[in-house]
Amino acid sequence: MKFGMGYAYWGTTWKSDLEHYKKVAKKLADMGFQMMELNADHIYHMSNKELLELNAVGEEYGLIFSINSGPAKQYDLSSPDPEVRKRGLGYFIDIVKKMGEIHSPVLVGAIYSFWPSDFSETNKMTAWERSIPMLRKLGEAAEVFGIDCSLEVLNRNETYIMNSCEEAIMYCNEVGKKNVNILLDTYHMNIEEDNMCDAIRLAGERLGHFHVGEANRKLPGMNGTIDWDAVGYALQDINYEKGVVMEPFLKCGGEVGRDIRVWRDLSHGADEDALDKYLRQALSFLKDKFIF
Ligand SMILES: [Mn+2]
Repeated sequence: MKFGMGYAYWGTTWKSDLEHYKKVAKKLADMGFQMMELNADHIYHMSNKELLELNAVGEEYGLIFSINSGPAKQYDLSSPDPEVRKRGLGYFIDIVKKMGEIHSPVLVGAIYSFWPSDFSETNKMTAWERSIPMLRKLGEAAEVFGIDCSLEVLNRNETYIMNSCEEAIMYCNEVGKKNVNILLDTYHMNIEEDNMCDAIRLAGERLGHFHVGEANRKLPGMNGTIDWDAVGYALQDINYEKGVVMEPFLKCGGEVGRDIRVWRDLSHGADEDALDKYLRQALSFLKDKFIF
């Protein structure tokens, strides 16, 4: 498994630039992470020179980049407006081309729609009919670069399109591309799945990426709301070897607090050093639970 971490943990903004990514990459590599999750829209806006520099950062620190998208509504692949779907497909195809430049193996997130959903559309059947052909085309563009598109199964408050692993499997079967697979997240599964370990086993080789966090999105091990031993065994059962990326949200405020709906400080007033300490502890905890 490749243990990874998102870039937005220390602040309350989704914004980043190359300098911030460099700083986070060094920090994560020093802690023993092997993967770093970046924002797809940043990659989309990077120049070739910036992508080259970013690629060099990955090589210097031995970090693999996973690319996470919470698409804007203007790129919604499930939109009723064919022009929006077309624009969205062009956007994601540009992103996978740029991902090729930084040797990133996986595009993840709610790439079948937009995020956070405003629920102005809630007809699942038509959303599937509209987005599935788009995902098939995106999958074709991504496979040229050896890239997986891992569709994130989200809880009911964030999307209506797929809320369970079972639904995601049906969706992926309809897409019919091996590289269009599933991202499961313990936070979302804890809300939706009858049994998250059964969901992991059901996903099997279709599990392309894995997000980890406690039930309230604290770092793994911070409060033990998830049965991490059982999750580790389930991942072992399916011989899972891809990304295991922490996605903690402890700070309220800013666009991150708004989008994630964090309305109180879950960090116990942590400063950067304390946040680093929590992160080191969580990595050591997860390695203990997931590596046999
Ligand atoms: Mn997630």
